[in-house]
Amino acid sequence: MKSSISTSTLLGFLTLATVTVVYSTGCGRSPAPSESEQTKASEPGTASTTAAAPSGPAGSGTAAGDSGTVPLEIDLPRPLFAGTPKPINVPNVEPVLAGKRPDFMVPAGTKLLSKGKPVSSSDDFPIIGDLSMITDGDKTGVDGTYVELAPFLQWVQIDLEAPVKFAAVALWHFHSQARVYHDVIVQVSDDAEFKEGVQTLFNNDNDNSAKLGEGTDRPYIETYQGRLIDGKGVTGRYLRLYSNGNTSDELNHYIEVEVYGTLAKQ
Ligand SMILES: [Ca+2]
Ligand SMILES: [Ca+2]
Repeated sequence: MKSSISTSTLLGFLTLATVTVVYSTGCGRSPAPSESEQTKASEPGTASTTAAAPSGPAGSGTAAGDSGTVPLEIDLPRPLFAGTPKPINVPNVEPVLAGKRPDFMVPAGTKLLSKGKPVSSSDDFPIIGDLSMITDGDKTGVDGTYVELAPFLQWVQIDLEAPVKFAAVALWHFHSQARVYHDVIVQVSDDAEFKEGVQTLFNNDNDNSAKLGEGTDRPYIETYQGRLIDGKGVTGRYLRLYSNGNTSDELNHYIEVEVYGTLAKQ
């Protein structure tokens, strides 16, 4: 644990250094980002999200209402870590957030659009639980509240039943034990088969073992706060999430997935 903390500190420094470079060579709108902006950029906006994020974290860092954005409000479950942690031997793991996640700004009018929506999967018959648990709103994470899918690369897919403009995705694989899920890839498409018009919101498959393209996002440790992913303002009806086992076992788990956004104009 101690060695991972020192590694995390170093990586945290590198993240800040990267962010500073992006700001200083970027559009120049904010040459001297505040500390909160740097922190903000380190989680929902890792490297791949800095390119085009019209609905991403607002630059000003001020409270609600500024340029039509508001902080995203997410109901968090209670922290659940229990038992002895298992070792996490994954390179380049992102430092765990100290305390509450910084505000993530979304367009005013952003709503939770995934609750109760139908879920399908590459594994139609989960080992534990039911796919509907992924959008049922229960994030407690105790036994009986998560779905366990087969090993190797598996996906789950939410049908939002209408085109949605994505502001953010919140994702809880598992949070009663610190672990890293491998090859987390999150994509949006209007094609239920994900053969056309696929837009990638997150990809930490850094060695392209999933053959969906080499990801530049970092592996991260699961916590009760889940993973917040920038929706980048993309539009689509379906959300698909991949994973390939985790550092504690080779299985794939989901507690809850949430899509925040607005209905796209049709
Ligand atoms: Ca659930
Ligand atoms: Ca991989």
